[in-house]
Amino acid sequence: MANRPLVGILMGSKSDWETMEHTAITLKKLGIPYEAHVASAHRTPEKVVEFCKGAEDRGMKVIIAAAGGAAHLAGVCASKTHLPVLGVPMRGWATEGMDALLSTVQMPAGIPVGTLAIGKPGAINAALMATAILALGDGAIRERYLAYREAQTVKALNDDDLKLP
Ligand code: RP5
Repeated sequence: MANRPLVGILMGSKSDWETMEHTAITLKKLGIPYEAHVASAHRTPEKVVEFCKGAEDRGMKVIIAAAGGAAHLAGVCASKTHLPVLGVPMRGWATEGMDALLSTVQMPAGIPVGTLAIGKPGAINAALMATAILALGDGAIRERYLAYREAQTVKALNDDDLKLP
């Protein structure tokens, strides 16, 4: 996006993009500039550290980190930045993503990671949580976030008009 990114999306593998695309789509809907990169806590740790150390100086406000399996990415990110870090566990190849959920959510006290749900719901909610954080200090983002929520409410109410059996 043209504007300076406010949100940085990191994912451990290109294979995570199928899920994390939903974070990007949601941020786009809300007009939040972001950038997304493949960077792994295991395969490219120096890239992760470099990105996180420089994120605040580059104007970012929130980092979203997605990984599967023994998912250390969000925790490593949180260790290298004071920005809020949101973790999204990927479903992965075993245990339906429970491995990644527990790896991401069970941070020892001191370095917080805000962990969302496994997979697509978590990817979407990470974008919404990032927007809610940004909305605290930006009236225009707040308006867009409230409008998104309102549209969702209206849709849910309209869905109740379905003629259910
Ligand atoms: C993790 O390993 C990635 O975040 C991904 O979810 C998982 C599998 O990666 P690939 O083998 O598909 O590259 O580090």
